[in-house]
Amino acid sequence: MITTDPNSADTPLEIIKSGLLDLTIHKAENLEKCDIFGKGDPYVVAILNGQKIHKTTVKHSTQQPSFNETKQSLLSDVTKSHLTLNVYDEDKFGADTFLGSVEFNLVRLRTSHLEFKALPLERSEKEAHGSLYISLSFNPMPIINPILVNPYK
Ligand SMILES: [Ca+2]
Repeated sequence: MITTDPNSADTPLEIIKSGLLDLTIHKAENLEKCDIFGKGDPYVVAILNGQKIHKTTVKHSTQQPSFNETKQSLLSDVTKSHLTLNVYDEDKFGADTFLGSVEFNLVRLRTSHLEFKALPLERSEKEAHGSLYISLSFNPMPIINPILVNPYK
């Protein structure tokens, strides 16, 4: 049985919910300065459906880091997928400082390439500070072998 997604067009390609997700983390801006000395050492961690899929390199002594890193992931169902991007400041001593996060439900993500600019980094306990630039693209394709989709289950 094919269940038609209300957001999709009628082309057969649109009802394929599995496929490849390309996430590109471009840069962050105006990050909070938490270090007493220096400007901070930011990096980004990407979590897709509860699994950590990527950690960027740490950019030292900057509040305006450029990452330009792309991670490709397999999605078994884009309409049920959730992406979280957490930004941290690396600290030599103690736990790294959480600078904020951006969350996405990928339910409406389709074939297009989407660019997101200056997404505010949200924190529950403090005011939002700084922003993130990313892009997402989804290439639908049937994934026949479920082992490819969930290698750890
Ligand atoms: Ca630091």
